[in-house]
Amino acid sequence: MKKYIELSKEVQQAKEDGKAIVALESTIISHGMPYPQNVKMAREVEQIVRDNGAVPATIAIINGKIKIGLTDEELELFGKSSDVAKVSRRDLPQIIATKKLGATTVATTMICAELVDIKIFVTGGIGGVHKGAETTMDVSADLEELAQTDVAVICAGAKSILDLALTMEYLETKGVPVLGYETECLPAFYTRNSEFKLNFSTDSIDVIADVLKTKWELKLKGGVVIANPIPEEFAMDEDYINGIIDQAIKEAEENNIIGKDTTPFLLGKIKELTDGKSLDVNIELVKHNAKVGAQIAVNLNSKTN
Ligand code: PSU
Ligand code: MN
Repeated sequence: MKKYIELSKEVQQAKEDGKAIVALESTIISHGMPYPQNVKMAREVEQIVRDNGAVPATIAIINGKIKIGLTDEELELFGKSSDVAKVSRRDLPQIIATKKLGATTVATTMICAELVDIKIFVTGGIGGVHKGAETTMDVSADLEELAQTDVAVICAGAKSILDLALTMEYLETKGVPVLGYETECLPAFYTRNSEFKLNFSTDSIDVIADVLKTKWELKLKGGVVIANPIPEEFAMDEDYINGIIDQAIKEAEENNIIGKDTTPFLLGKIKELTDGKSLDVNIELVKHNAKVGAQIAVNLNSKTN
């Protein structure tokens, strides 16, 4: 197993010092945002994690290895190159064996984080059950991963490019807790609210860390979603963004976009239709998640060390 994994110096040192580590994904860089904003976002998010007392570990596949922690040059490469595969659980062995460049999705980042015992992972939004999934069967592998891999994901909920009702049903069936941090309902990424009331909410980082510790000490397999709404000042108008999302979905259908291309297509289209505003908002919510995620990681680390 070890031959497939390489820790950056910073992450290696953090491990030796028993410091809190926060995993970060690379699909958001390579397939979720355009260059150069993606690289700037990645660097800023890493710095926010450090400023809040934890060590960032951006994860990606390079030259047959799972890299835990990227250098500045590697971040730049993943932001710039058009030759990076989007790697979900399905793709991982092929991309490693053939030594290709691979950006890890939420699912794969969870797999890699668990391999090196990183419990906390910060991203923007998780994948979920797509609208129309009753005929397309397009359900993100992120949900299956949350069902089986012991990593907590801090996100701003799920985008309404997804069917939020079915996504919540799926998570319930799979036994995945969805914890609202400073929210009573599932946030919808660009907006703070949705009609889906959560069954657990707290304003306390300490309580969230306690829930995580309890779940895993009880040997309840699987992840946890920590839903952290976008800060008020950056939230978008609900009717406006939902209109844009409907338009983007329509264009995806017209262009026969399917499978793993769907989410990147929709993100790009939404950015285009909002004149870039959705990208600014996306970046702000990831930064906020980084702050909260690092605080949770530090708290959890102090309970388990
Ligand atoms: N949602 C976002 N930005 C992203 C993604 C989701 O707002 O970049 C990425 C994540 O890497 C997530 C993946 O794991 O898309 C889900 O893709 P799919 O729907 O193909 O499972
Ligand atoms: Mn899919």
